[in-house]
Amino acid sequence: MIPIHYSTEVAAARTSGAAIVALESTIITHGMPFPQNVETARLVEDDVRAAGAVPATIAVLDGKLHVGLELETLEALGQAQNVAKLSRADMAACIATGGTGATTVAATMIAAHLAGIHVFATGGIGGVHRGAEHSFDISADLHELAQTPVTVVGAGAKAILDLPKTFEVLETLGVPVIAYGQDRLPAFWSASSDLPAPLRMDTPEDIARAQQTRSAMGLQGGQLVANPIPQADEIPAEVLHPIITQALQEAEAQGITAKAVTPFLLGRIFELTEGRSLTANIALVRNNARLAAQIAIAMTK
Ligand code: PSU
Repeated sequence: MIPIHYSTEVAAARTSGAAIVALESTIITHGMPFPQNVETARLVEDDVRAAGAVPATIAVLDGKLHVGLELETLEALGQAQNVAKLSRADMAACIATGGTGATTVAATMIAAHLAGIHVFATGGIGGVHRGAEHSFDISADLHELAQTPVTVVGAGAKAILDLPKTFEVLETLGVPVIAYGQDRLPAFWSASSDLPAPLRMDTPEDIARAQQTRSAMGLQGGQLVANPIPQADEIPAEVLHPIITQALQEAEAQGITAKAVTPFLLGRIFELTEGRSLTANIALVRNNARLAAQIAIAMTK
């Protein structure tokens, strides 16, 4: 096992057996602009605490895997330049070479599992990019869900993606996709899509039991909880549709590929919606953090 550096708060929670919720750091370094990124990270941590659990934001700093960040560290990371965006393929190399990197959904799941944390809240997972039939651009988040036993709470997958293909791949990989409290899958900034939810659950206790049953059956992997953004904060899909199309066209025209695609699209959609996409993104992450805390608490019982 590699050494893990725990924050004071997370170390205490591990001793007392308190519920812990993992949080990722790519959303801070690549998903939102400063200073809203740091403010959001703090609010999300406070949401987890207010719900009765302990937040563990995860990152690799100077070659060390951190589970739980002290406030000064979080603030510094939110302003740091040239931070790597780590996934399964490059996380170990970053640690081995003393690098600094933010963890995506895939890398955060790996770290959470190493630290014995079963629940993780994010905004939305990566997935199959539009045009993947040409680019083959499919996020490593999907395969991670298939092999690492962590329940990920997100507002579905980001709506910049090809959502039908993303959920198709999750089904092929045997990943349970559970819509929380509704029959249709959410679409990140929008509370609903026209895609039927493969599974629906209405309580954190059911979701906790489903993960525990999966593990008890010897089935590998986690599950995706697709938690709709609160209606009051959503941006209707018809408003977003032309904006996403424009951002995608610009990405293609500018030759943006690989890890740069998602940050570019999120940044352009922020500009094109005059900040509304960010307000919605913040609301949905906070909503996910609150549900993740309830699930983590249910798992300790
Ligand atoms: N959720 C958000 N904003 C983000 C992300 C999630 O609200 O920026 C990050 C996560 O770290 C996720 C990554 O793993 O986007 C997906 O990147 P890609 O499409 O390159 O796999």
